[in-house]
Amino acid sequence: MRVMVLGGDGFCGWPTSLYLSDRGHEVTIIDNLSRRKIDVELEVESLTPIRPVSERIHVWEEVSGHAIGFVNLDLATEYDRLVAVLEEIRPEAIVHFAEQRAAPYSMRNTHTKRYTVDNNVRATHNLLTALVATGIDASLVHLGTMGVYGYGWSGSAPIPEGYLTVKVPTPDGEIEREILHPANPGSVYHMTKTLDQLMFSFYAKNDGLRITDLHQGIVWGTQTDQTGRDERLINRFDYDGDYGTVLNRFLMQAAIGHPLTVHGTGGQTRAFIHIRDTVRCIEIAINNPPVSGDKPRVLNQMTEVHRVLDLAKMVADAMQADIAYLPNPRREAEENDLNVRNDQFLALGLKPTTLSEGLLEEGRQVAARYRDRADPSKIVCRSVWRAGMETAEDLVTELPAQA
Ligand code: NAD
Ligand code: USQ
Repeated sequence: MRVMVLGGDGFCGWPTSLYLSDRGHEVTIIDNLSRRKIDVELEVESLTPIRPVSERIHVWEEVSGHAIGFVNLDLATEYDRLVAVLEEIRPEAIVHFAEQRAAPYSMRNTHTKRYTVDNNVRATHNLLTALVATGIDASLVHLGTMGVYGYGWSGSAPIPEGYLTVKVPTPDGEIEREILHPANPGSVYHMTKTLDQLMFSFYAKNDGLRITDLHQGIVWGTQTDQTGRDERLINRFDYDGDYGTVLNRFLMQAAIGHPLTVHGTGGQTRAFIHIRDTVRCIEIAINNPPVSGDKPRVLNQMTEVHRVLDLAKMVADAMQADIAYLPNPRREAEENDLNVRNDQFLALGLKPTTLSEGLLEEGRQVAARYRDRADPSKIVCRSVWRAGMETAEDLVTELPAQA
């Protein structure tokens, strides 16, 4: 298939591009490299030394024999170029990763709130209108988030895959309707994904666009079979307080001798998926598109659920680390249960890679190898959900000597 991977230079997009290319798909990456520029703005770098995108693509061709195209294009602001690129490539499938994806960054200040909404909503809407305008019948696979459902709203009821059947009281009695699960975002970033869902519903209904929205959990891990083939293909590893996600942060913190940064009691329960399963799920999704006229297909892209404190204890035990309980910079429930349905991916053949010592070891090795690139002053989360909320001081000021 001709596949356009929007956001293909990012943490999920790069390994997905290589995986799809390895599987024989003809891949073109569209990316404006904004994520690399945000690293410059935040004065932090991926723990792993990622290479410039042209070098990455060149090395991939060298080791695999497969070419990947690249277009540096801002989906949110360069609509006419987007139309021209779509017309030139005429993709059969489009995978859309290209949004500002960090909740803490989206809550950092007024500028980052506005940037996140402007970037994410405009990028998605430009893409949808460009598909309508060009008449290109590509199936669109979008990366949404489990966070659109929020946490704790439906008590112990399992979170369905996108839609909820409800009874609506009318003067003539109750009628049954299927609705999008109520949106309950916990950050400006998560809110943009709930807005994306509405746009998808409209364009599927009005224009017959074929859309799959993947409500993905927190991705952990670093390498896939493809990114591991040459050090110059290495995937990015975010560890800083804005972009680092919880399990990869714990692995990295343990590897450099930093206490594990649990927010509050650590009673937050979240859904997780390994990067190796992310790339498989994307191929399953592009191979199983909805037909024109269907409502957007929603799949929960997650394989397991864990409490933050349980993860911290597991990593602390495996890697002899201390746990620090820090004031929570976010406004979120201290404790929540989470029960998520993921029947569709399982039925479509996904064999989940679950958290195991072996994979934790991979994370430990990556973090240990590049520990000298870590800046301890970037580890504590400082973006607060409301002005005046307390944050912790740095726990470590200098990189501890290697054990
Ligand atoms: P990332 O920031 O590493 O990658 C996103 C890529 O999109 C970057 O390379 C960035 O430069 C590009 N981009 C952003 N805005 C763009 C624009 N306007 N035009 C062109 N390119 C643009 O993020 P990621 O971790 O790879 O996440 C990818 C997607 O998956 C996001 O939409 C995110 O919301 C979703 N997701 C990620 C996770 C996770 O744990 N990482 C979990 C669930 C969902
Ligand atoms: N947390 C800690 N300590 C840390 C970092 C985080 O206790 O050092 C806690 C947070 O307070 C939160 C939980 O861990 O309760 C998850 O935080 P996270 O930063 O790992 O994940 P989140 O902000 O939810 O965002 C990430 C991705 C986002 C994606 C989302 C999937 O950055 O793109 O949409 O995971 S989900 O959470 O399922 O919605």
